[in-house]
Amino acid sequence: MALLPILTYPDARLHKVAQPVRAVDARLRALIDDMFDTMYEAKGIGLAATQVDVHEQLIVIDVSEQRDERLVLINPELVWASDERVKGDEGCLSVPGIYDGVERPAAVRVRALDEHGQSREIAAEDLLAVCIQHEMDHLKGKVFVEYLSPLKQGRIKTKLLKAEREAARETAERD
Ligand code: GNR
Ligand code: NI
Repeated sequence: MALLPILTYPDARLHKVAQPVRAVDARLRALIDDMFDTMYEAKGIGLAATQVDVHEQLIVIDVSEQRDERLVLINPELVWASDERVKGDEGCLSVPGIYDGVERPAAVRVRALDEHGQSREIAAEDLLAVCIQHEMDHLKGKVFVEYLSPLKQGRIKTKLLKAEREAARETAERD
């Protein structure tokens, strides 16, 4: 088991565009395991490789209550999105403590490779649809706060930078 550090907003690396995965091999499966460990430890429902500073098109998800329904999406492509939109509160492991409403298509279909390199098509609605779209945004370098007003984005940046400075100061005082 290995936990990976999660990048926090505002960090320029969260805006890098992920490249396609070239081979679903042992290296990738080790990364997938570490990403699930990291996601479960952080109590998240999804994690994109971008958030752990790996800029490849890889997403891990588990929206189940029991935390036992792993979903791996490699090189995901959106094949369909509903015209119907829904607005729901979102949060992000890279934007700790911030929750706000984002409007997105209510349902999507996505084609992706699984951890065995098999191509699959996934139909999603409700929380899974939200999570898949939130994670695919990460791979494009987009964080959910970019859907909010510039005023809110500025406030979120200030708040998180202040929290980061205070955490660094506490570490310095302890050592
Ligand atoms: O854990 C998470 N919860 C969540 C809630 C509502 C909408 C999206 C999400 S994804 C988030 C984990 C995360 O940051 N993934 O990138
Ligand atoms: Ni996120």
